[in-house]
Amino acid sequence: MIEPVIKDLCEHEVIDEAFLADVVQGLSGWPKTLPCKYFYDQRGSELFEQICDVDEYYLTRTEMGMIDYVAREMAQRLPHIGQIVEFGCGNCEKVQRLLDAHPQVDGFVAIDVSETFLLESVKNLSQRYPALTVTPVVGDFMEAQPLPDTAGPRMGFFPGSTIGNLEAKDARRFLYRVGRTLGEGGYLLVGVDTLKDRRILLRAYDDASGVTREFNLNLLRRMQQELGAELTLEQFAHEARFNETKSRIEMHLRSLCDQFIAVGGKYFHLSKDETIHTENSHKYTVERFQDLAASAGWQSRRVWLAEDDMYSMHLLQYEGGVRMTD
Ligand code: AVJ
Repeated sequence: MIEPVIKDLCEHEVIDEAFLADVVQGLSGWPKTLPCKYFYDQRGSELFEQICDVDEYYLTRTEMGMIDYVAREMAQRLPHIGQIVEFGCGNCEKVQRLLDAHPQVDGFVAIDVSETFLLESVKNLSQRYPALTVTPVVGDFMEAQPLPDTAGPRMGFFPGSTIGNLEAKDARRFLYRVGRTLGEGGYLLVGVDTLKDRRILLRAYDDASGVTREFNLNLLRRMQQELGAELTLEQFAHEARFNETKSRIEMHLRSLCDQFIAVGGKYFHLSKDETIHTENSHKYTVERFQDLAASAGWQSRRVWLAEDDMYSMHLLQYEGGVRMTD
């Protein structure tokens, strides 16, 4: 007989119902999954910043190394951009490079799920650019957001290869919605990690110092702290895999024994070595990404590649002409 769990949640009287519902849904399916957006509470956002500094994680470093060049070239070609909209802006460090190269920009809209992190970043940014109208939007960047008015065309900014988190059909839907949000003629600058030697990819998601492991396990810690989940962190291992057919790195939490997770009044069984799939990071060749963008109504205007094709940045323009149901 399994007793139902009644846990005292005095520290967190208000449960994030959406989080709980997503966890219950993810653990009820097979294979088990958890949405990667829940990595990013305060601690998770800090851990991600640490990941960006580890040797093996080349993505952020490589993008940072090319962004000034990209920003300057864009300023020459598109001197009239009125507003920049960033999807999932984290610490807003990258957009500063764009803002420095585009002094005519009158507004910056920052969308992020981590409220405290976002508000802190936005505060710093407003101090640095006093003439800029900065609008923070706490929310999921997959949802359509109304935008303030602006003088020139809008430019979306989606750095860090975050688009890699999305399955092809969701990435296509996201691009389509961004197009609808920014309007016809709007631009999008997007950072996309490239397909490369799988050993380099695997190392980037399983670093020797174990920061990525902590980041992955932080999801379980959040479930304990915020949802009163009963589980033992030590009974899970971090695992990075390369999925050849889907051209992506997958992160999993592997159960080290036969066990149950109790959450939301339910028990979820995990056999030894069963995994919870927590994240996808799709890797694209230039052509594959351009095809995906085109299928959502976006034309490729320019592509920049880092040394050894380690990373790509695509400038797209929304032409529309594609119909999708919202
Ligand atoms: C922020 C989604 C781009 O997929 O590379 C880093 C997140 N996960 N290490 C990525 C991540 C594990 C990262 N993105």
